[in-house]
Amino acid sequence: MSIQVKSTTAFDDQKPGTSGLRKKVAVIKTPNYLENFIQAVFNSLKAAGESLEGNSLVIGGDGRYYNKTATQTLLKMAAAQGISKVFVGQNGILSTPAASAVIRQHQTLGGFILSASHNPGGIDGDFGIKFNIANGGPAPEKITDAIYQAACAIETYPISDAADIDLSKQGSYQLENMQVEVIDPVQIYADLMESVFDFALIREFCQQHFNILFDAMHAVTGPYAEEIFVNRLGLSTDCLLNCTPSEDFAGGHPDPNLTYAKTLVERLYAEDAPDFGAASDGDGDRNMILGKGCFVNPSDSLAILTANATCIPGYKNGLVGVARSMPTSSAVDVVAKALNIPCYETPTGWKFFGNLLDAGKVSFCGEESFGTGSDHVREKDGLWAVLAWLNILAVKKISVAEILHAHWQQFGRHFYTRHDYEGINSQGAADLLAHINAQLDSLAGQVFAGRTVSFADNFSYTDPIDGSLSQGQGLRIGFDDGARMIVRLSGTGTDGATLRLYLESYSQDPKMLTADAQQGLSDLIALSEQLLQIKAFTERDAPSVIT
Ligand code: VG1
Ligand code: CO
Repeated sequence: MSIQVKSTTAFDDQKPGTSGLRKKVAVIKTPNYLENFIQAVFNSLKAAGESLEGNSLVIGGDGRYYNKTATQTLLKMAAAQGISKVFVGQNGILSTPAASAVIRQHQTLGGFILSASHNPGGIDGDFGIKFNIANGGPAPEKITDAIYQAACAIETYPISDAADIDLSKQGSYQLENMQVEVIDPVQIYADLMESVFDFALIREFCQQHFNILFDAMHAVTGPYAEEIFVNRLGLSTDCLLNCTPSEDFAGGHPDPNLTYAKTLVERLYAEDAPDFGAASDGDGDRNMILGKGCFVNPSDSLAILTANATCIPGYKNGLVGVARSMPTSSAVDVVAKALNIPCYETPTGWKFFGNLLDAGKVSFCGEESFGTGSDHVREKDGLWAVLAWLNILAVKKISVAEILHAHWQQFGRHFYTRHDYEGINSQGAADLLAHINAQLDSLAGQVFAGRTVSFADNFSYTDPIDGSLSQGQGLRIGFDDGARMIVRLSGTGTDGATLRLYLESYSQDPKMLTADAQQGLSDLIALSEQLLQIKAFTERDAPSVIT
C-alpha cells in the first residue's frame, strides 16, 4: 500500500553539482532527505510532461555504504508513482557506464545511479544520487535546475510500505504493481564491450607479449574486470588488483590518479614493471592509463585514442567529431584538425556531451579528470578506455611510451597539469575568484614573462543543439603561444571548497619531449602564483593533489 509521508524540512541544499547530488552519508541519512530528492526528480519529470505510470526505470550504484538501503527506498517510491518495471543490478550494483548501457538497451525512461564516484565512502564518507535520462546520460542543466526547484517545494511524498525486495538473487519480483527485474550487473556491459573491440586480438596480444595490471581500487569495476579480463580475454587473475569491492573502498579514496592510486603507480615504475597499468574510480567511469615507467595524462589519452581510433573495429570508419571539456588540454584539437573533423569545447561535466552525442556530432569525448568515452553509451567509461588502449596497442604492437612519444613528435606536446587545493575555506575560495574576476577585463594585451594575454574571461557555453546557455564555467586566461591558465571551483566536493588550477602550454621543441610536465610548465606555474595569489587566499603552501 502507498502511504503519504510529510517531508518536514525544506531541503534547499539539494542542488545537483557537476555530477548529481553528493553529500556526506550523515546528511543523506537525515530523515526524508533522500526521499525528498527522489520525489523532486519524479515531480520534475511529471512537470516536463513525462508519464511515470506504466514507464520503466534502471537503478544501480557503486556498492558503497548505503547503496542497498537507498535502492530499497527508491524501489518503494518508484512503485508509489505507478512505475511498471524497474531493472536493478544484483545487490544494487551497476557501474555508471553499465547503468547507461542498461538504460539504452531496455529503453527506459531513465535511471538512478547511487554513487559519489571518486569520493571516499563508508559511514563517515560520501554518498550521491544522480538521475540519468532516456539517452543513458546525466540529466542536462535544465532538468537539474528543475529538480532543484522541485526539491525546495516538496511537502509530502508517497512511498510503498511493502517489505524489502531480496536483491541478492537475479530474477523477477513483484512490489505492489511494479515488476522488479534483478539483473546481472555485468553482462549487458561486457557484451557491449565485446561488440566494440577486437577481443581475439587483445587476447592474443596480452597472452603473448604484453603484461597488464588493472586496479579496481576496491570499487565497482572489480566484477566487470574479472568478467572481461579473466573470463572473456582469458588472462590470469594476477592482472587484477583490488578487485574485491568494499563498502568503504577498503578505507581508500577511489580516485585513479597519481596520488590515490599509489600502489599501482609504484608497480608500474618498479624494475619488473608490467607493460601496461590502468585503474578506475568508485563508479567505474574514470580511467588512468600507465605504461612501464610512464604516465599518460588524460588529455593526451583522448588525443591518442582519437588519432588511432580506426584501429578499433567499432570506429573503423573514423570519428564524426570529438569534444573535450574546457579545462582539458588542446591536444585533441590538434588531432581533430589534422583529421579534418570538428572539435567542441564544453563546460566541465559529462552532461554537456549528451546533446552532441545524440545529434551524431561527436564520437569521442574526454575530460582532463581521467574521463574518456564514446557514443557507445552516454557516460564516460573507465574500462572502455582501457580496452581502447589495449586494442590500439595490439594493432600497432608498440609500448605505451612509444605511442606517446611518437604522438608528441607528430603533433607537438601539450604540457599539462592540474593542481587541486582540496577542502579549503569556502570564503577564501570565493574571495580568490572575486580577486581574479576583478582583474580579468584588464588582462588582455598585457605581457608577462614574454607571453601576451590574448583573452581572459569567465567561460560560458551555448549548447549548439538546443541553444541553452551555461555561464560562469571557469575563469580562463589564454596566451598568444597557446598557453592557458584556468581556475574553477569543484562541484563534486563535500568538504568546504576545492579549487582547481589547470595549466597548459604547447611545445614543438624535440628537446622537450622527455621533460617532466611540472618542469615543462615551471614558468607558467610561477606566473600563476604571481597573477592569482592562490597560496595567499587559500592559506596553503602547496596543492593537495598534483596531476
Ligand atoms: C570533477 C571533474 C569533472 C567530472 C566530475 C564528475 O568535477 O573535474 O571533470 O566530470 O568530477 O566525475 P569537479 O566539479 O569536482 O571539478 V565522476 O567520476 O565524479 O562522476
Ligand atoms: Co566517477
